[in-house]
Amino acid sequence: MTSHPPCSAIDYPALARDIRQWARDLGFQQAGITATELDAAETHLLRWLGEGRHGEMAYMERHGTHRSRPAELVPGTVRIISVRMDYWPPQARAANAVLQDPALGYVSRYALGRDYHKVVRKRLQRLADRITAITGPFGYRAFTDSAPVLEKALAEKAGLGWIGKHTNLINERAGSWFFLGELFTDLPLPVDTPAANHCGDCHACMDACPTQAITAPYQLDARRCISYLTIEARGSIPEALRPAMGNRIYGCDDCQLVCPWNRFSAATGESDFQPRHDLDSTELVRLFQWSEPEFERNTQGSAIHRIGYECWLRNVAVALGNAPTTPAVVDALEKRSGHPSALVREHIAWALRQHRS
Ligand code: B12
Ligand code: SF4
Ligand code: SF4
Repeated sequence: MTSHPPCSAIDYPALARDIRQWARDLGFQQAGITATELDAAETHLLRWLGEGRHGEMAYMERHGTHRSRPAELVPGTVRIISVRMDYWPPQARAANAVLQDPALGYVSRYALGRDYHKVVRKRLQRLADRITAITGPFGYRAFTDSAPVLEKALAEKAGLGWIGKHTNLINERAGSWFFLGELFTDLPLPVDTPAANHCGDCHACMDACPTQAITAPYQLDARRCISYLTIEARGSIPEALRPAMGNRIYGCDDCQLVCPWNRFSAATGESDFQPRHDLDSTELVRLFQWSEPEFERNTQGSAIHRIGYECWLRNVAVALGNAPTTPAVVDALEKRSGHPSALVREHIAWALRQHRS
């Protein structure tokens, strides 16, 4: 990390106040500051990995303790500035309406617009630039999602919200429809008070999960989570879980849709997070007919692009297997039953069996 002026030359409490305001000016809804200790979260992470609950997500175990010890990941780090940015797209067709129409494909709310990684990272860079204007060069690294960082645990400690029983971070005034990002820094800023947990006796998310992926409060078996099955898993989706996936073709929002704290959530004002290419209300049959160039075109700049065309067809095939039997559905599946990918063919064969049994 780069050096900065002697500590005594900087008014850190004033700088922390400015950082919170600059973050809001840059489109984040909130920023908080925390130190680097994550002892309890590290224990939970290691147990989760030990039980194999991360499934195929090898990147979750690749970096040893870097994930739970920020100063090992970025030497010199003493504070984390944690930020959150709302993503609920108000123009999108209502989530429950799409989930209840089995002819449509449900894409989780966070992925309807442009990929958030670039949006959040750019704003974090601008936040760092504003800090630099006051402190001179200082040590920092900006992260969102892609790096080995325990983002929710850091955000909880920084006062942005609490980790709910569904394992997402919830803010008392804003629900959970937001992304997280961080600036790791060597500035000894004053820290915020961690947020208190307000789940109480509620277990709505655990009851609502279609695949019982929340095996106990605050514990998620990713291998059962529809988000993992549709986004992270690259192979065959376990047959036992396919019927419960319904029409969810990319990610899943059910545990957040039922969370009472999302009554207080705010819609995003970011144009980048508004739905593109009618992804909020397209018929499954139509999505299954997309050619590979169409898939490339329609998912360019979107998080969906990362799963690739083969997994896209796999996911849509499962949803078509769960759709009501109509000539259009059966015809769409049959037309692709000779697809060159064995993975796609296997999911189509399963889907066709659902309509013939
Ligand atoms: C791996 C991952 C996934 C995996 C696993 C999810 C998970 N819960 O771990 C899968 C693919 C399933 C996934 C799904 C989703 N993800 Co995700 N994911 C991540 C990632 C990369 C790492 C999360 C992680 O560290 N997991 C490790 C395990 C151990 O953590 P954990 O389950 O949260 O457990 C914590 C607590 O519950 C607690 N704990 C664990 N066990 C126990 C036991 C007891 C007794 C107690 C008290 C506590 C406790 O300690 C743990 C550590 O803090 C982060 C980005 C990042 N770098 O942090 C995004 C991130 C968590 N994902 C995000 C999002 C948006 C989603 C989805 C909503 C997307 C979607 N709509 O499909 C879903 C939500 C599913 C869900 N219910 O969690 C956002 C969450 C924002 C928020 N408001 O919280 C993040 C932060 C990305 C970002 N930068 O915005 N994700
Ligand atoms: S995202 Fe869906 S499958 Fe995963 S825990 Fe939440 S409700 Fe269950
Ligand atoms: S649904 Fe209830 S238990 Fe689940 S995270 Fe929300 S408040 Fe907590």
